[in-house]
Amino acid sequence: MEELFIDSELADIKEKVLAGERLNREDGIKLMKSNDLLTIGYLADYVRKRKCGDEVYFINNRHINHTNVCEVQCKFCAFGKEPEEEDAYTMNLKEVAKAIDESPEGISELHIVGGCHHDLPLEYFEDMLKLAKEKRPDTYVQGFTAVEIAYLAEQAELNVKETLERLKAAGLDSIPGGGAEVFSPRVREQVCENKISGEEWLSVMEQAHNLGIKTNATMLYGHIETSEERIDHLIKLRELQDKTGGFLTFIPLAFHPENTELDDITPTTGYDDLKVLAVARLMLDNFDHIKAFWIMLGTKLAQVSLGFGVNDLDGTVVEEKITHAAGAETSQGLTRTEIVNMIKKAGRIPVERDTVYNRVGRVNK
Ligand code: V47
Repeated sequence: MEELFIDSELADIKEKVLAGERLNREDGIKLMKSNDLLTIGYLADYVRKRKCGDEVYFINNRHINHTNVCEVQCKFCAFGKEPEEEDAYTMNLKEVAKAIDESPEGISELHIVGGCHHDLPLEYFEDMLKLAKEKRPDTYVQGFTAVEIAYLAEQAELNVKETLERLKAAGLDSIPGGGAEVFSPRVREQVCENKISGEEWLSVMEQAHNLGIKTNATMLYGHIETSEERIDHLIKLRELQDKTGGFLTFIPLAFHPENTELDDITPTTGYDDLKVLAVARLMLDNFDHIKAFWIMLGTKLAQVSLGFGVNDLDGTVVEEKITHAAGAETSQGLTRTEIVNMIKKAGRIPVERDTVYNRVGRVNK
């Protein structure tokens, strides 16, 4: 493989990757700053193949965003609204029930995320979970980011553990990876000063893992963060994963600037999108899955990312509001057939999964 290398700076890293050695902070920064995308991709693809083989997971899911009212008001977010804004909305439980009823048959996951809204008590979330389980007993609920959970705990005057226990008892199966953004205090101060700290986000996840609730992890990239801050973020996730093993998958989220307070920032490029996915595969040696969220990447780049360390594609989705509020031009959902086709045309094997990566079936045609 030596002759394939263009950037000799990456030669040491290649040796480590081939030997299955863990990469350190300096390695990560070097990769993140390198423009030798093909080498990085080649290494990530090598690791993906060694670890996951040629199967690519996808999920038949539906996203529901029950409210866009949010007190946190992050500068990068076009979705969150003040309660008095004209386009603010909050679904009552009847409306949530309707959205669940209208979800396609055969979905294995309801992915429920919303803003931090002071009028919604813990009981609203418990009732929503019970309703979801009543209507779709075979469907996993992956719901409420660590930020929402910390907020709910504060509102209910409970600690995070008690709040998680209540939600779990009502039917919460898993927690999505949102709200992580970039853990760096410098970044958070500038783009989401009202949000819980990175340490608090990690603590909610650790407590969830300790209760047997598996979670995802994300990183919002492409705004004001540096390469160093990206790598520090990944290393913090890796450290927690070493401790708990509770993370299912890592999903980098490409910043969309439209209608946000950061609209002077140019959108991420395909080059950066692929690099972040590939470097994540190389740094997160204890994560089984690296997921491409096609809603943010576009279907074509998401498909190409299957050659850059990715083994997981999200999902049928049905309706997405957070990225579309910020200018995403992708469609609202994909059919199962379209996802299967994307994977097969990349020469890989589609495997439908549920939230916790049980196989729903292997698609042969
Ligand atoms: O927490 C907000 C991000 C997240 C913007 O766990 C933005 O499987 C881009 O976390 N441009 C919510 N991103 C979505 C999320 C998610 C999505 C898909 C799968 C999973 C999973 C999780 O979206 C927020 C924030 O980090 N976000 N605004 C924006 N303008």
